[in-house]
Amino acid sequence: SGKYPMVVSTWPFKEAVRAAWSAVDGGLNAVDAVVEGCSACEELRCDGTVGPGGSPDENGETTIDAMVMNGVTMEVGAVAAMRYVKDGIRAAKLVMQRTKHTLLVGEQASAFAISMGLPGPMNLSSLESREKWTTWKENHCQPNFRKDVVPADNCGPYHLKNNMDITEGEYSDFNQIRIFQPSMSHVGLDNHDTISMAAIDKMGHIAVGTSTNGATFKIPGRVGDGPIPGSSAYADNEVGACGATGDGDIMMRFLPCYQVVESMRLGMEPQLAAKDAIARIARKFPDFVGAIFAINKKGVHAGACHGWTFQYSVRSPEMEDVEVFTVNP
Ligand code: SD4
Repeated sequence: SGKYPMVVSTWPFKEAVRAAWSAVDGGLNAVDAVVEGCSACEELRCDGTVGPGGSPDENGETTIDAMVMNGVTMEVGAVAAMRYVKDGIRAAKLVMQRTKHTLLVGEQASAFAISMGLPGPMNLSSLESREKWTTWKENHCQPNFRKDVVPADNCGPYHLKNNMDITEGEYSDFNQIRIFQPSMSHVGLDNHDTISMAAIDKMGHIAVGTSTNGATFKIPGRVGDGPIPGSSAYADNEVGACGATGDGDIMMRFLPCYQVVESMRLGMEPQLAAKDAIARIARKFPDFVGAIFAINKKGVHAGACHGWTFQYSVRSPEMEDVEVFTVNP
């Protein structure tokens, strides 16, 4: 149908959508288009929460979660909590196209990415991420625990010594132990921005990609919804695709994008499917903040959100340029 090719993305990440659009309009396939689009966001450091130099964890380190999914073959590649390598979506694509695996994590994901030729190891901190972290340390420094349990006064850094030198069964050193005390003070996660993107190429093939630094000031080792298929994004060429953004710690429990695609498979319109998936989360977690977009094979798109106003971007053949759609809770 004259709707192809097409690109949809979370947030007004117009440059990223333009990059994906020019890829797909120039005849590249949907997987390469989402890789180009998400990669552009990483390079531009969209909102300071994607790519190098973005949101740091409790230790002040910036890490990367990314995923790519081919909706024709249902192949997925992803990296989680990847360190020292800036190219999240390209690393995810290498996992998808060169290995039998789906998800690599942490420093081993970095080692894999570098072994496949991506640049690194490099420091992913920027002036901005360091300043953000310093301000946080000085001000509250306790956002990742449940309301009634926060550490006394000892946010990171936490490091395990390298275990390779230790005899089996012996304990390693841990440089800091958290002292917990009951408290009612709780600082919510205030910064959730992920690029999650879907592209349909000229063949009508669909793919999705995501890239994010994850939750700001997360506990090191935390993995959110970004690299989880069905959570931050999902694509099935027979049906359509979905992308998500928001509080991944909550959203990943529901696999909302899987649900959206399955609802559309059963005949639901994108708008209803998106609303339904968000409502299902909100029934259990009325305070959660999140949003999704849905797109079906006909190119019909919609968004739904909870706890914030959401914007998503679309580029299709009948548009002059990227258009941004606003969705209210
Ligand atoms: C996460 N979902 O890691 C990501 C953050 C995000 O919009 O989406 N922000 O929880």
